[in-house]
Amino acid sequence: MAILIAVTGWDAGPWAERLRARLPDRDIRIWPDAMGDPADIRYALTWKAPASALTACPNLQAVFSLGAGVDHLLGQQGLPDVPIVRVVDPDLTGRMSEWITLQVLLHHRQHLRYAAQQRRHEWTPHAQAAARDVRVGILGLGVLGADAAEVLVRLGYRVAGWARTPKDLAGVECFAGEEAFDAFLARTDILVNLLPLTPQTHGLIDRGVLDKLPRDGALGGPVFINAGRGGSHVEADIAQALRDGTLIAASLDVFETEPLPADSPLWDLETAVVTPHIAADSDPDAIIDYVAAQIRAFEAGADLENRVDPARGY
Ligand code: NDP
Ligand code: OXD
Repeated sequence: MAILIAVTGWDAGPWAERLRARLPDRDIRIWPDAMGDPADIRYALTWKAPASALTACPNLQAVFSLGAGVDHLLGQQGLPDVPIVRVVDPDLTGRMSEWITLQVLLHHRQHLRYAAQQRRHEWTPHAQAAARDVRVGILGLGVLGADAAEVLVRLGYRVAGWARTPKDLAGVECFAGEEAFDAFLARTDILVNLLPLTPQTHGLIDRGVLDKLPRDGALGGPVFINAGRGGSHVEADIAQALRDGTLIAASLDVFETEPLPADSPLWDLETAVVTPHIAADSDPDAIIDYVAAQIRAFEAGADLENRVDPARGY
């Protein structure tokens, strides 16, 4: 019984090495060159591999996405009709909350401004808003959004979140559904996107949405932070909103096209923070432990956890 690792853009080596250590009785194969007989393969661990790598395996029982997002799979036609499992793991969740908190603090504590002053050797303190006066609004209150919200509440921010279905999270003002979207935006100084990319969330954060963020908040204007997916924002609208002051700043980890093209205006905007899709990396040690535990439990008769609903898109 074999397990396939099928990744693009990543080195399969550390994943295979860790999987061999955790499941020494299994035959670990690597797509595309070391697949062996595809009929032997029962499970596939994948990141951005083509659906054809999976459909080639007639006895596949489950597909594990090696990240939390599954748009890389569900965006493809012709996937095999087997359960798809995504990553829900404290290591990845903690990394994301670190990145979101870093960006919220960076904008709230005016770090870009002080960094520019330092380059000019300029010693000028500025008035500093209290965290309790800064309204953070998180799009998506799933595993990652809920954890980031909890950390930000602990730091004293006024936190709200928006999801498809109603939520009850301590200290978080929860909004649900399209009808509540505008009310959520109207109370948000720092807008954080942690939505999955689906047909419903594609292009959601556009100029119309940015215009609905309040301009009378404690930071003097709205900030946008995106660590969900670049397909959920309209990059030209964000660049224009940064230029004309509709947004005072943005932190972007994900982009419509990755890597971000060299000629994107976002690289050179002083109010933009750009990171190369590293907000929450998938750590092979942590994620293989998670997948190996799921395979063992599944073979002992348990249900697979954190299965994706293909109809819902996440
Ligand atoms: P979850 O599936 O746990 O949460 C998704 C949340 O989004 C849920 O609260 C869901 O609502 C909400 N949602 C989905 N569709 C809609 C909609 N149409 N309207 C309103 N709310 C909606 O996902 P995670 O929190 O684990 O991950 C979120 C995303 O983060 C991933 O899909 C991925 O794209 C991104 N990510 C980015 C990384 C990076 O390094 N930049 C790393 C890891 C993930 P409900 O609860 O009601 O269903
Ligand atoms: C993920 C990611 O979805 O890293 O896990 O983007």
